[in-house]
Amino acid sequence: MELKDIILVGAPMDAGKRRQGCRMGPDAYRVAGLDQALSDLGHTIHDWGDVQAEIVDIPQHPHLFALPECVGWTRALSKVAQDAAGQGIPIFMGGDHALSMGTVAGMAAHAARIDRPLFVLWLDAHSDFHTPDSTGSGNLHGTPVAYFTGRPGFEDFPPLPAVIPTDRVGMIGLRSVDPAERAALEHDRAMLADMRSIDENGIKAPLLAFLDRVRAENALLHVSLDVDFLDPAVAPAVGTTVPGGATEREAHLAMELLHESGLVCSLDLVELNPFLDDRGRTAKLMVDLAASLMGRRIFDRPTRSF
Ligand code: 5AB
Ligand code: MN
Ligand code: MN
Ligand code: MN
Repeated sequence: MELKDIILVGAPMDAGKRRQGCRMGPDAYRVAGLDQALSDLGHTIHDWGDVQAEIVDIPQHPHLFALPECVGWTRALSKVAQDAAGQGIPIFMGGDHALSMGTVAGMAAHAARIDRPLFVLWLDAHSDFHTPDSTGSGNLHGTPVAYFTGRPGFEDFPPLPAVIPTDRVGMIGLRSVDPAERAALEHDRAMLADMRSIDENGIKAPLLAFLDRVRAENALLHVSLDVDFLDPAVAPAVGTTVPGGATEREAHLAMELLHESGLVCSLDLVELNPFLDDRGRTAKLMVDLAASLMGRRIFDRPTRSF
């Protein structure tokens, strides 16, 4: 197995929605042993500590929750992502999913610099395709895909160094898509695999089809893993639980296939709310999934105790 430099970046962002707790995510991953799980595989781990949001002098918005804070996080994370991408494989330990506005913007800038396209795999119950105008909740963690695919309404955010065309986005795990998101997705050509199609065809077929496209275009692949991709029975520590999610094995298979592809350049671990966890089991499962993505095989997995 090819050994990597892995850069852990804490992004204790809690501004993407009203319910608080995701800011404890980075430390929960550290306590759950992410560093050890990855170094046991032979990789070299660099923990860069936690990023802080930039201070941004714009007013609060009447409808959007914590807009200036989200803009400040996007700026800070885009910079750190660009730095980290030049030195290894960054794993962004969230923090809520609004952090992906910054991490994907930064990875897109990195990909453009080395003249490669960037694809994004969105593992999530939700499509996160709202614009600031269409969001009903005003929570910006429901908007990152719209931002980095260049949909309108993000004028307060930093201009994207490189827009990701929607046909370079794959979404797997969908089971809660709002009408406005659905209408917008129907006009676009994202690869969508909802839970119904996973029930019927499994997770392997859509994932391998997507990976073939990434490979054919000699592209880099950023993976964004939302805790609510998983079924809440195995991953309760998330504010936006939606029943009927991926099983533990489906999620591991996805990670194992991603590892074997050799295409992944960066990973977000988002939406973990340790305040809602059950004796750390969600944090530990997310650590195990990250280890699978970085090359741990099923028979290497240590017995868990918690
Ligand atoms: B998450 C909802 N569509 O806009 C909204 O957890 C949920 O990052 C967004 O996927 C969920 O508030 C955002 C109802
Ligand atoms: Mn999400
Ligand atoms: Mn979600
Ligand atoms: Mn959520």
